[in-house]
Amino acid sequence: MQNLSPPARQDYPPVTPSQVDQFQQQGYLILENVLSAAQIERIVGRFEPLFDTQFETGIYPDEWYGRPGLSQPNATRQMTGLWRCDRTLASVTLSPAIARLNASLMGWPAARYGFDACWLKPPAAPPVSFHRNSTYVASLDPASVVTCWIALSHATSAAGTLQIVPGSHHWPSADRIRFLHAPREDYRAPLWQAATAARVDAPQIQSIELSPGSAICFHGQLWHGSDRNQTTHQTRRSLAISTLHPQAKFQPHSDQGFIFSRYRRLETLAMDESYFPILWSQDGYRTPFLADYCGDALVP
Ligand SMILES: O=C(O)CCC(=O)C(=O)O
Repeated sequence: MQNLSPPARQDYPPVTPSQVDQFQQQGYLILENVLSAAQIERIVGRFEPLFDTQFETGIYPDEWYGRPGLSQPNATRQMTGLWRCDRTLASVTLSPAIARLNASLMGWPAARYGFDACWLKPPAAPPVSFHRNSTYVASLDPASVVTCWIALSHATSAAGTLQIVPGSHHWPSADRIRFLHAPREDYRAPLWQAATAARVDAPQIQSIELSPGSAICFHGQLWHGSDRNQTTHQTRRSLAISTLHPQAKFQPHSDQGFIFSRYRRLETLAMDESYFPILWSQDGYRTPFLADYCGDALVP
């Protein structure tokens, strides 16, 4: 792979109060050079085996769309639950640096793993419907999540980069989990409905153009989606790492379980650290088994 981006910052300074303010007000924050070209190359090299059903740990992912030979060639490939399938990917998606970044923006003292996913949009890949990630954690209490979405290729408007509506995390929330891939209707239709309900006349969609290795962290209530990849030769790739409040537990009754309900124990509402480990804490705690499971790719 060519040298796609400058070397990543390896010191990962804490976020500043003004970055936290911008995140709280606008619902997102952009950070340059979170991953280096070498780190991106290692990550991207793991995708082909995964989508070819070769899981390094032998464990299948939680969610999987786009199968070579079965799906449309232009289908978006998305896989969720990467860390349990592949320890190279785990060394990035469980990294304390990303967890600290996500938690600090939310004002949390620690960070629990929520979900991790890759999104690979080949040329002509269809749009991804507008949605809020908080709907995916509706069975949890608190139902709060924050996502660090890292570009692994040039994330341009033409290639169908992430689109957001700044400030939309303040809108009232009544939406539910929806299927996101290749919608038949306008992929922005859920956004228009939410804007009407929030009495917002003309929501401003912003395309987030990022160089490889740069990232956007966004609030779980922020409306986002992505348009068709209009290029003929560029696959748009990204890695999305979503973090929960450290005290998150299951709600006693919820029909919004999605991935989470399969990991719910019957005798307790607590989230099991085997599946939802604590990745970073101000007091230094990190779920102990992670030390043997994978390294930390973001430590030089
Ligand atoms: O990468 C995309 O196109 C969509 C990503 C997304 O919806 C997410 O990470 O929550």
